[in-house]
Amino acid sequence: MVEEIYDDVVSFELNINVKAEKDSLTQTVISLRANFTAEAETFLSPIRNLIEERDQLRDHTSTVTDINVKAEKDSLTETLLSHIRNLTEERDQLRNQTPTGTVTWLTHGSSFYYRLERTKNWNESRQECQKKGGDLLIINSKEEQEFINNQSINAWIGLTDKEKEGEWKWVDGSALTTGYWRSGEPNNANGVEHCAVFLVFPPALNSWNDINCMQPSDCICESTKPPS
Ligand code: MMA
Ligand code: CA
Repeated sequence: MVEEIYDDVVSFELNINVKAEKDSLTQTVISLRANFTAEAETFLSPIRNLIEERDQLRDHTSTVTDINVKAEKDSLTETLLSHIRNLTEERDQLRNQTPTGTVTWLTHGSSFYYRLERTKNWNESRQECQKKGGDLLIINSKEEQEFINNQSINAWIGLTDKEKEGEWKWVDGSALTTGYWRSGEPNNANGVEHCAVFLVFPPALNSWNDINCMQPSDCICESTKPPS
C-alpha cells in the first residue's frame, strides 16, 4: 500500500516535469517561428518590390511601343493619301486637257484605231465606236496585238462569249482562233464575265482578261477610215 502511494507521487512529479518541459519547448518553437517570419520578410519585401517595378516597366514599354507603331502607321497613311490626292488631281487635269468628244487616233497597217476615254459598258462602247464609223477592235495578228499592247490602255476589245459561254467571237461574227489571254483567263469569274478587255499591268504579250460586260471601261475602236 505504502509502495503504491509512493509510485503515484513519483509519477505525478514526473508528469509535472514533462509538462513544464513541453511548455517551454512550445514557447521556443513559437518564438523561432516568429523570428523566421520576420527574417523571411526582410528577404521577400525587396523581391516583391522588384516584381512590382518589373510589371510597371512592362506596361510602360508596351504603351510606348503601341504609341510608336500608331504614329508610324498614321504617317504612312498620310503619305499614301497625299500621293493619291496628287495622282487624282493630275489625272483630272489630264482628262480636262482632252475635251469630251475629241478622239485621238492612230493608223497602223490598213486600220485606224482610236480610244474612247469615256468609261462605258461593253454594249455602249460598241455603239460609240459604231457612231464614229467603226466597231470595237478585232485583233487578227500577233503584230496587231503587240501594237495595241504598246499603247498601254485598259480598254474593251470587240470580243465576247455572251451568246454561248466559252465560244469567244469577234464583233464581225468570226470565231476567236488565237487569243492573248493572261494566264488563268478567261475564267468567267462568278459566272458573269463575257467580255474581253486589255489589262496593261503587269505588262505581258498575253494581256487579255474577261470581265463583266456591264463594268465601265474605256474602249478601243477600229475602222477602215478616220473616225467621224
Ligand atoms: C480577278 C480575276 C479575273 C477577274 C477579275 C474580276 C483581279 O482579277 O479573277 O479573272 O476577271 O478578278 O474583277
Ligand atoms: Ca476574268
